[in-house]
Amino acid sequence: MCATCGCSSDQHHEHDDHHHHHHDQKTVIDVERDILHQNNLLAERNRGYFDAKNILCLNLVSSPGSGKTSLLEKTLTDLKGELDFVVIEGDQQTTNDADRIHATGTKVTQINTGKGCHLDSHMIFHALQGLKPKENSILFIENVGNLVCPAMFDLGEKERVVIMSVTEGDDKPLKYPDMFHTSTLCIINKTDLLPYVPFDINKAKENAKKVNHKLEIIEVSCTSGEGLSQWYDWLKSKVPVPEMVG
Ligand SMILES: Nc1nc2c(ncn2[C@@H]2O[C@H](COP(=O)(O)OP(=O)(O)OP(=O)(O)O)[C@@H](O)[C@H]2O)c(=O)[nH]1
Ligand SMILES: [Mg+2]
Repeated sequence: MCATCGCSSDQHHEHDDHHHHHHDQKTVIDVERDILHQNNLLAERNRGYFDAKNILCLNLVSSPGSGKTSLLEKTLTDLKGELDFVVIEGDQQTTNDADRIHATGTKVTQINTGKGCHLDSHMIFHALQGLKPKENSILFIENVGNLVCPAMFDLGEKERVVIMSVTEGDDKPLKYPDMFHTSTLCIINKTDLLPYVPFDINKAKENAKKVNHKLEIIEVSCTSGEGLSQWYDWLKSKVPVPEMVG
């Protein structure tokens, strides 16, 4: 949990020894509850903002390198002109991913979390003030690559999309159940590499369904383009229809 390593706190902690905590158990639990409570309050405010502007907000989560930015690059390029997009990029350091998104011609803001291992609803709240997404647009939030902490932090998104790649092992849903439990769609990426890795795709799907039987699963390769049309269909089916007046 984040409060255990101190990454949710505004204060900077020394991380040199994770086995020595100067808090008793109760203090740690209280701090965690308080942080998550504050986060949830502002997440609801973000959600209200998205609802009012008819914005579809999707939170993309995965371990580092599964292909979140690659999927966005493809999507933003292939659906340009059809749908309106804005992107918030989350990473500990660098503007690498924001630069890649910017190159597709999409409006993007980078959030650097420093030592933090997840985005929180305050960061999104502030990023929105600069981004000012248009009504009826789609906002993608690319979370920090990490299958653990981002699961606990509601950002106000409509749905969470978890991306796993075939190089990570088919047991990931069982080892990191919270992330798969709180997501509605799982994208299995890098299927072009299936001939070269010992990844049992049926086992992976079975494991994902064990954790969350409602989870939808789409197999893609961002490199070959295989399966992307299914993801685009899913995306288009989620776009809210603007309410007609009169
Ligand atoms: N073979 C193959 N490689 C891919 C595919 N999708 C992405 N990659 C490669 O995987 C690497 C990581 O991709 P990214 O899109 O940067 O992954 P990410 O999830 O955004 O990474 P972080 O933001 O660091 O967590 C890059 O070298 C991509 O070119 C794919 O479908 N097949
Ligand atoms: Mg990325």
